[in-house]
Amino acid sequence: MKFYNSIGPNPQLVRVFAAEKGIKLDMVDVDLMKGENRQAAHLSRNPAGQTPALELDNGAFISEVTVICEYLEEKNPKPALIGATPEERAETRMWVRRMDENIIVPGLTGFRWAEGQQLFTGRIPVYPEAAPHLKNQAKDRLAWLDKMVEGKTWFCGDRFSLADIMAGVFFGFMDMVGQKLDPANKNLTAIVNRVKERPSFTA
Ligand SMILES: N[C@@H](CCC(=O)N[C@@H](CS)C(=O)NCC(=O)O)C(=O)O
Repeated sequence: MKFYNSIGPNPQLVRVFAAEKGIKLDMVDVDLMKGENRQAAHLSRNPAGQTPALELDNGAFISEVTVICEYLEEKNPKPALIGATPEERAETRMWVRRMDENIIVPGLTGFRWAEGQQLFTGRIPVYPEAAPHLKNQAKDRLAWLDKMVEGKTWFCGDRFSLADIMAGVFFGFMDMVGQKLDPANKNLTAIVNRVKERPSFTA
């Protein structure tokens, strides 16, 4: 198994997830800044031209971070970070989907079309005029999400999961690139800080 890695929150999510499970990833670095990810060799691993990608022992390539995490969980069920039962898995996936659709996709697209405009122009369609609206959507949904985790240690109560890692990695990244996590979102801020304190976070 080989992990095609780079800077950025998407590969980080998988690295943290794997570290939490004690899985050692055999890393191959792809230079995002130089656009190596958009060249033929990497396009053959992931036609979207993005990182990360996971090469399996049978030679197949898997991309899309939540799918890679699902694969790693199936191969290494313990500790369960998605869930040990259908009910636990459904709960984790519900939070993951809510975050992905409502916050991570608009927030990161807003970044790519604004602060990241120079890097992403020529790689993907870029619509700078839409960036503020996408960022507003992410901001609005962060406040919505915050209320739902009031009084909880983790998204799934006492159970640490992929949902928490997603929040720590992606909301942490957005916070660094111009979409500050409003301290009024005190429940989310607490979860993000707890994730950042875990030894896995620097993986
Ligand atoms: N939907 C993809 C998103 C992957 C992604 O956006 N990766 C970023 C790195 S964090 C990337 O490759 N950016 C460089 C580019 O798009 O050229 C996933 O789930 O893996």
